[in-house]
Amino acid sequence: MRTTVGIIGAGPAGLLLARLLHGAGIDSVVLESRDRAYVEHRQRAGILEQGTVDALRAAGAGARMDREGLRHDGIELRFAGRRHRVDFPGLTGGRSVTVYAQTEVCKDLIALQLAEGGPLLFEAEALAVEGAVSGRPRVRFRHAGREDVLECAYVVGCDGFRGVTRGVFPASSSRVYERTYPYAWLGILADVAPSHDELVYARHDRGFALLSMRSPSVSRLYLQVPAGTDAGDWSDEAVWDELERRLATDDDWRLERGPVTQKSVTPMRSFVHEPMRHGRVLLAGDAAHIVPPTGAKGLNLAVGDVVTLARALVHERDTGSPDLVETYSATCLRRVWQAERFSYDMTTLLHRGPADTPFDARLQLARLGRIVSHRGAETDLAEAYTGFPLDA
Ligand code: RFL
Ligand code: PHB
Repeated sequence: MRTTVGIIGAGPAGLLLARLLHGAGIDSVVLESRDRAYVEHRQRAGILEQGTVDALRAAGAGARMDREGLRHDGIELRFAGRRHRVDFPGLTGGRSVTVYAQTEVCKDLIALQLAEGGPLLFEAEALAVEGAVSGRPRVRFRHAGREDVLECAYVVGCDGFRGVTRGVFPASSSRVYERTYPYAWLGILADVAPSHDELVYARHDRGFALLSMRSPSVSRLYLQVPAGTDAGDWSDEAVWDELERRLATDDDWRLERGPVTQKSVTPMRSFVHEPMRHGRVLLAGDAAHIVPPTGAKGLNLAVGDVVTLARALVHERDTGSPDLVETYSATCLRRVWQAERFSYDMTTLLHRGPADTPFDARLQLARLGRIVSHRGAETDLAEAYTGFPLDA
């Protein structure tokens, strides 16, 4: 098989890249190791920055998002029994975020790709990427029980944190920056109306809790748990009891309970692989960088990468100049590191580490106190949460 851009992975990064290239008249083939149902139902992100919403709309993938997505103009910070609303438009000159699940973004992009885009092969596992510094890189893959080769002008690894593409980057010219956290998130999906109309990020002496949602009738909630926790160790009742403790307020707010339909544990890590390009092989999304979910940045970074990359590939096709492809890594990494910083700040602001002392707890409260009482500090949070511009 031959194509211009070989894309490994049909998560949001790979799917949106294929869509953007198709719109620009550049052909691609997407290889995805899992089946369609798996990709469409994997529970993950829920928050889209304004720039992500704009990019999906511009790609012609915004119709259902515009109908079903929920615009959110703020979040609530909850600590010491008190509630503080961060007003995004008021602090950022009009920016907001949209609640629309990653599962739905993927469903929309898959439907479009299958209807009008280039080949999207499910259960097609990339085994190896070769020839990164040759003129024509290749992907060896297995599909329908047989091995095949995809020859490309460029290969883009959108294959997530556990993908194979990073493996072609030589150790001598690559560097990994990494941090793991001694805690994880236990997430549940529940058939109950969200108990608050905006997301609630709660700092509590027992640990972090987050109230989020998927729709007006489906809640998504998370609890900080120790790293290595097994979701099976938590009964539904124990999860609700703990959420209730950590989200408790001094006023009459109440957490509504409902049937839990899904429960899973997500480890927390920060990870950046530099650079994001080696010859004609590029990385995008989680394949290149991971953020802890507290800042809601992972999916948005993936979108930023592929928008930048699609522009670069179109620019090369139109002008013959590989300039933007060559600066792709540096351009993306500036934004990536701002998201790493913000995600780290939000994580350490709100979680309780096993080695934390009373001093650390007081510091967290002081940091939160500063955010809620100083417009500059609050604006900094609101700007980062609603998203950094693509070319900054
Ligand atoms: P993905 O979604 O992991 O997709 C990679 C795809 O590559 C496939 N693959 C292969 N295919 C072929 N051959 C191979 N050898 C392959 N190896 C892997 C995989 O099957 C998969 O389909 O990466 P992508 O596209 O870069 O997208 C990144 C996002 O998924 C991720 O950053 C977000 O989900 C992170 N995240 C959040 N991001 C946000 O922006 N806002 C949020 O609110 C948010 N919340 C979250 C999150 C992630 C979470 N988890 C579970 C990690 C909440 C959670 C709980
Ligand atoms: C989610 O709804 O899944 C979600 C929302 C905000 C986050 C992380 C996850 O920071």
